Amino acid sequence: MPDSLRPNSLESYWMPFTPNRTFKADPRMVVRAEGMHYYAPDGRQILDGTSGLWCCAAGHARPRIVEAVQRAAADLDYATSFNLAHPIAFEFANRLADILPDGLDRIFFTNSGSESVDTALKMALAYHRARGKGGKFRLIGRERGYHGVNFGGVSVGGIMRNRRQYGPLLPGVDHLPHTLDIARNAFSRGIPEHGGVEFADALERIILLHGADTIAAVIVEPIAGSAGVILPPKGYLQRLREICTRNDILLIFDEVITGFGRTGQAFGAQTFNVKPDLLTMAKAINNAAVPMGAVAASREIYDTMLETSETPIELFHGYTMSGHPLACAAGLATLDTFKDEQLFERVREMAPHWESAVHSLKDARHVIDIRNLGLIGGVELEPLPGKPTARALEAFRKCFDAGLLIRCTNDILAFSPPFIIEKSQIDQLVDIVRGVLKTIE
Ligand code: PXG
Repeated sequence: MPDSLRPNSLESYWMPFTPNRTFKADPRMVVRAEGMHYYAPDGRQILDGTSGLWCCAAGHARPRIVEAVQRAAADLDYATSFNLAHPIAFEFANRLADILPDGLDRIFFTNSGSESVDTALKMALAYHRARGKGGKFRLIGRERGYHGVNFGGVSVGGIMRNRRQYGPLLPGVDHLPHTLDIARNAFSRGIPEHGGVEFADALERIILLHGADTIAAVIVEPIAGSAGVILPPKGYLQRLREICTRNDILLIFDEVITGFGRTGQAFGAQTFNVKPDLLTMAKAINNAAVPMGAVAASREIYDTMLETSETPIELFHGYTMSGHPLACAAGLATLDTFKDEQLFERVREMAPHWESAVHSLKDARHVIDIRNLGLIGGVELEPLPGKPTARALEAFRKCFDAGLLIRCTNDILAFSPPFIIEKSQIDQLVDIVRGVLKTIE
């Protein structure tokens, strides 16, 4: 590594979601990114099979986005959004409203997916209270759900390791079963056939247990990403919607990874044709050029809050950086890029090639399931007996050494490349993974 790029010490930085000791003993670094690639300090090119982490959907360091951020920094570095405003935040909210499902178009800005989730949960509680239904306080998540790392999101989340260091978490939370059913649905192409209605009907049982008059909201990812690409079986999301509507329970879609074209439409809500009451976003909202998240609320929620408020401020919530001018500028340039380059259409065009390429790994060593939709792929490995996660972690490390960045979680390899990926690069990704799997015990 050239001295100019070498950190003087790795000690002070407490890295997130990383085994710090192991990493610092054998660090992996990147110093530059462009288009489909990262570059290591020695100049080595690494194909980005994860869009950063479901983030840089338009590819890296796109000049239009870079220039928009540079210009914004020079024009208006920062202004608060509390009782003051800047035009670009309104413009960006309007542009988001244009691509969101009809009527789901009141936009609250945050700085991350985690903040978006906690914002949406608080909105759900405040909305019911505003309608005189403050007894609806329960929040229902799902096993294996990932909704970020703040207290609300961890409470409704369903990943044990993310929860158990933190005590009792929020009270009044329950969880639906997850929808992964490898026994019946292994190697499904796209939406799995089996289990949709029965998995969703578990909500009826939760309602019978607690009473609908105590339940505020159900939150799910249309496709669970972090837990390893778990798709909604046929009819599942429709059924959840039906049960929620019938019981006056709000439905929240956490679209932090499914938002912005990943499934071939702007949002999973459109791909699956199910409209939630609240929808969370982050990551690709501005190609991750500047930290940002958002919540889209239905007009019904927004109007109710405004009409019934007993205080001048309707929602006592917000972040110092909500609607940051640089983040909004990056967002506008990102939406322009998606539109002008027809990148959501490109996801739909590439999806068949992607599907057959990813499913060609069916015969690779250790593979027990493959899941895909849009430009998302998940390959589940048989765990090494007594050492779960070891195989996927080894695959991740070996792929990186072979010039490919993927993501691993449990014993699942997850792929989510930028939408500008070429067919030859899809083939390269799959070839590297196949080669690496051959070398893993
Ligand atoms: N909701 C969902 C559905 C997410 O995927 C968050 C909330 C939290 O976003 P922030 O911006 O606060 O990190 C996420 C984050 C993975 C992986 O391996 C995915 C995420 C985070 C870490 C790993 O797929 N998504």
